[in-house]
Amino acid sequence: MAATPIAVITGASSGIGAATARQLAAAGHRVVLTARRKDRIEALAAELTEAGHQATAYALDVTDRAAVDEFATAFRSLAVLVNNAGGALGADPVATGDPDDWRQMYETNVIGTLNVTQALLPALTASGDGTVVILSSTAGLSTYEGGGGYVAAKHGEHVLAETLRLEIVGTPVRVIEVAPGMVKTEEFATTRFRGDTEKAAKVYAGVDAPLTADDVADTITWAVTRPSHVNIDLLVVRPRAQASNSKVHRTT
Ligand code: 8X3
Repeated sequence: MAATPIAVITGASSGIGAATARQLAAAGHRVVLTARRKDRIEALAAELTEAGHQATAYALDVTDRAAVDEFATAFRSLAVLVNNAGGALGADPVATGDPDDWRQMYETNVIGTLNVTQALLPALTASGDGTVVILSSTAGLSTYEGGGGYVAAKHGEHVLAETLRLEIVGTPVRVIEVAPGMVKTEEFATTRFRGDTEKAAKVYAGVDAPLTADDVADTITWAVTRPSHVNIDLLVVRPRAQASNSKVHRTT
């Protein structure tokens, strides 16, 4: 009997990461949930285990390289890595944006993805059939006013994905980039606006059906479960009501 493929998901404590963990578990993976918030990933792992899936939790800050390296020693062989941890801080114009926000976004989105991918690449390669997923964003493909620091970081992640794909071609590892547009999750916009729920709600105001975390998890799971020789390089997924980063149809 073939061994159950293992999938590591970063930022699995909520939103797209948690939804992806659920869907990859349902698709037959043993999921390893990582995030800083241990209580949340432990609760999700327990819920998945209760439902008959294989799931474990490991508290991890992807920006802490020593901790990431320590985590990676547990894997001799790995089927899937989903780099989902990241996020936005602030929506200020370039003229007034806080350099610390820019730094932090680069650190979590780009260096975090770099750390985990570098540390787990040997195990992904050793599996003979590895998949790296990079959750970038439509912000990684074009800019918008007030997006500055986040857009810069997501462009960095997009470049990381494209460069890695070039560099490891010929090895048994594929690199899939999923770039969602407007996704309404419980935390993304609230974190961006530092807990200001009114500002966060305005992001989605009047938008008929923004994407959900499950929509994106479904996209990731579809891409990951294609036959090994099929590499979905880049998938842009937006709600129907969003035609571009700055062209959103609102009913109010
Ligand atoms: C999230 C999409 O439009 O908020 O990655 O930058 S956006």
